[in-house]
Amino acid sequence: MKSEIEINENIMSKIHIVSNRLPVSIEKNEDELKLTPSVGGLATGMRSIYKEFGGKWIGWSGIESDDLTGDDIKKIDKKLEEESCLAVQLTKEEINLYYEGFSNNVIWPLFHYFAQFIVYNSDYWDAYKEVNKKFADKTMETLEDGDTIWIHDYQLLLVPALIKEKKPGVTIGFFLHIPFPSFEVFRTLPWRKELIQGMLGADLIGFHTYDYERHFFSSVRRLLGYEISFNQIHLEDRIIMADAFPMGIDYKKFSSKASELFQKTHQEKSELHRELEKYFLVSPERKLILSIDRLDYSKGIPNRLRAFEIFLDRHPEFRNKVTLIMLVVPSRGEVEQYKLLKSEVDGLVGRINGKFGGVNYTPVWYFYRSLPFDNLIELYGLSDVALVTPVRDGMNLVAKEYIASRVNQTGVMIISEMAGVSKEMGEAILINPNNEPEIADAIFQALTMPLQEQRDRMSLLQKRIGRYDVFKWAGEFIKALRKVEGIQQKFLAKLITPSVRKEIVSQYQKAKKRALFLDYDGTLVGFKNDPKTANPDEALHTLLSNLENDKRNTITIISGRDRDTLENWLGNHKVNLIGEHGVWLKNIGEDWQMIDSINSDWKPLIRPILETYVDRTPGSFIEEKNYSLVWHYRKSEPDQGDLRANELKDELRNMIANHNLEIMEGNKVIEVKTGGINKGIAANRFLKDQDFDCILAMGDDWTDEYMFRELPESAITIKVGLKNTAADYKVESVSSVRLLLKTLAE
Ligand code: GDG
Repeated sequence: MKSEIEINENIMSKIHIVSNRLPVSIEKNEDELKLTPSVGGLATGMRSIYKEFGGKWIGWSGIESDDLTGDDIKKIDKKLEEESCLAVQLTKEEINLYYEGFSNNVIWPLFHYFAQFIVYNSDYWDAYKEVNKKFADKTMETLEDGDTIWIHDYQLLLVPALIKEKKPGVTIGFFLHIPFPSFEVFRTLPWRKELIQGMLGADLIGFHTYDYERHFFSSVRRLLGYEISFNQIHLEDRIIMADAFPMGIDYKKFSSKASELFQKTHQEKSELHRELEKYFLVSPERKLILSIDRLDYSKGIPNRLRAFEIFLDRHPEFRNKVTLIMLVVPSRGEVEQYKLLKSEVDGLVGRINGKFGGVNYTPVWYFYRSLPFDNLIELYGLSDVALVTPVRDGMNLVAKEYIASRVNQTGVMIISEMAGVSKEMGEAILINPNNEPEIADAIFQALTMPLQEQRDRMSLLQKRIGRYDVFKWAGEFIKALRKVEGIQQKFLAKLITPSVRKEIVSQYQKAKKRALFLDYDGTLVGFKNDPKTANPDEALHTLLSNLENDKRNTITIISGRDRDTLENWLGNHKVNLIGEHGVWLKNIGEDWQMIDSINSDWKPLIRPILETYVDRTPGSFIEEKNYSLVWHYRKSEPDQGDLRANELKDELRNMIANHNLEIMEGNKVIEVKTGGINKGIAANRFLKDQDFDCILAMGDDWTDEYMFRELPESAITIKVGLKNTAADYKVESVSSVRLLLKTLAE
């Protein structure tokens, strides 16, 4: 249904889906294989995407491969072709370790803030890696360059990077359906870096809410140190994006089914429907409260029951009139935690029914099973209140389904603020699931809410949930993927391609007199936590020597470093040195000289300010150069460092107004220096009265932009890193700089 997806596609590139389970289940009856499509939200939303865009769905069929012969597998594969599905074969043991083990006993509890339930087992982790590789390999069997894939959920966190590494030409989207926890929780996992790195293989990472996104960013920044601006993450060689896309439901399916079921005659109605109607016949004051969830500790089922008990305790007038229908779908029954939860829930239901029940009244109707879709809609349609109380929930589609099924626009939604869906439900009654008296109050408020107020709230909810349905959600995600491709292309546009490289080499070779301006930190050597340890390595010495030995070359190292460091590290080379961003200059074989007469009288004024920032920002320190003061914060906690850097800039800006000073922002440094001096001015001074026929300049940070801007137009200027630049070209990293220089030297 492309019209519903609203994607403006010009080029028909294929879109494939990868998820733990395929959107169909297979039944093996004697010799017959039967495919039944899943009815879940994900299957519905994605089906409209992958089929429309000629792709495949890659996933596990639900049958363990130990039970299958080679012949069976062939037959299943053939049958699955009808639905454009590719099956990943998994053994019982793999399912046990990768799915039940790592996915459900490690990631699930951790990401839902139940760290105490985690089972640390390295066999789980090994299996998780192995099986993620199986998914990646299966996907790559069908992938072609230019294709798009959309990978789903916590079982497959490593798949994006596994595919990106082998197929960089493929666009990858990843969506996490469960919460992403705060860094303090996430960091406890032994395999935290590997998981994040796996996810970063994607070009776009989607979450249900902005909170999950922001937690993810914080882990990326703290664990891997990547810079993040707005919602873009700057990796070494790529820019990727993360964003919030709250998943929707197939709204029309629910609303039209509800209309259909409630128009049926008494005879046509299901048994459940008739039973429920009978319940209301006893008294017009009778009310139903509904909850539906899988049996899981994240769902807050005991809290809900205890709150209902408090409610009945506090409001005897509602006894005999209000029933809580609790549909609990069995799950993970063999796991100890779930067995305990089951007996806790059973006990609570028994207690409440014993305490308040009577011959004609059961306070809690407890169904421990799943029901057919039509019955589900009947429950939604007949319940006055939906009580959704998870202690953590990525989104919670049940809440949206209740809204969609309320065709007469009455009904009240009580929703936990810990469910992602609460962000879209300002008109619902929001509760903290751990505050049981508050839930009891919410139940009272819901049951006594005037009809007009119910309608006012419900109609707003319906408009919002109806508009952003699962098709819109899927379409928005794909649109955002296209947008990332655009951003990436823009950033890559200046990257040196093989033909540009050839052109540069040829210009270099033809030249008789060349000037090479090379920045040091971040260009010739990588960054170190302690800048004093970033001295040149053997390979760099050799590289410089090779370049120097060509008589046609004049090499100038143009750096922000102080004179002594430059002299100590590079004094033996036949290179000119420019220090402190252009304050000092040392021609080969000569002494240091100051380019302009400048003073440093301002230092006593600025130093105390920097010192207060050192005190307030652990890990930061001051470097003093002759004509500048530098505040370094690379070793500080990244968020705090960035925050303080902004504060400091602000404070300094006010201070320097009447002095000839400049604030320069480098890579994790803020430098205050005398104005009117920069790398551009310094480099141009060198060029004066000399006729170079090839000028090449390379640098990585903001201070090098002066050089890129002010050098003659004929100069070849190259930025290291992917940020916006005035340079002609970009290279990804220090190693690409060295490779290019090596090519030139040879
Ligand atoms: C993950 C995240 C996120 C339930 N009982 C019956 C039944 N259901 C259907 C409901 C609903 C679905 O199951 C449960 O909704 P969830 O939102 O909990 O979805 P999950 O896939 O379990 O969970 C969650 C979601 O992904 C989507 O991103 O919202 O936070 O944990 O659709 O209707 N359906 C039928 N009979 C039942 O008895 N037919």
